Amino acid sequence: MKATLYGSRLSPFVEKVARALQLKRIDFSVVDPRGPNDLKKWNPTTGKMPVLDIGGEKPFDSTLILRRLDELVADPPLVSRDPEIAAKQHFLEDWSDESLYWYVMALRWNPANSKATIAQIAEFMPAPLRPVIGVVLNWQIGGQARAQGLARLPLGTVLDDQPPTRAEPPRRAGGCASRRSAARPRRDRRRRGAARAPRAARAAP
Ligand SMILES: N[C@@H](CCC(=O)N[C@@H](CS)C(=O)NCC(=O)O)C(=O)O
Repeated sequence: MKATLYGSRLSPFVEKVARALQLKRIDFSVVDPRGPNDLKKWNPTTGKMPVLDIGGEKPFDSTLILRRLDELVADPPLVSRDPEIAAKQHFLEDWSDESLYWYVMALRWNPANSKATIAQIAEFMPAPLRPVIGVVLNWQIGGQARAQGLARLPLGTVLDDQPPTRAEPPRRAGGCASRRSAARPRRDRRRRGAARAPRAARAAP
């Protein structure tokens, strides 16, 4: 079985599908968008990537694509065969899609990183579009990240809010602090003023 994945692997949703294909050992190639019209052309329903072309079908939306992949190629399964565990895994998937995505956006569209982000995206665009692409992307996509709220925080604050990695031993904050509170001080999330943007409001890798 061979598949074509439409979308840029800069998008976490496209990357999610790419990794599912790899896990299932399905051979695939990636077609990067060359301009904003490509998304509408590939996916007239939502105008978003990823879209997968597999066996003549063209499922879109990373979550729906993964469900379809599990039906088409059962082994290895992407979620447990135990429905109770699978339900929890679907919750986690949704949390990750809906919450972690905005951390990616906040890091990419922070003033410290936005130039590099624009350069990465512009690489796939035709040369005549490149001079304007930065302004448009920063306004349209960066604007969404700022509207969601996390991207309004100083970069250091966003980084400090990440869960600790394995390489970082949890910091001790006094004898009676729990492992979690020592490693990642709880923050009053309301202070961010970050209303969650609806799915439809997203525009970007
Ligand atoms: N729920 C969708 C989200 C897809 C999504 O938001 N894709 C973004 C890229 S990260 C996109 O295509 N944005 C372009 C647009 O909205 O015009 C999924 O899981 O596939």
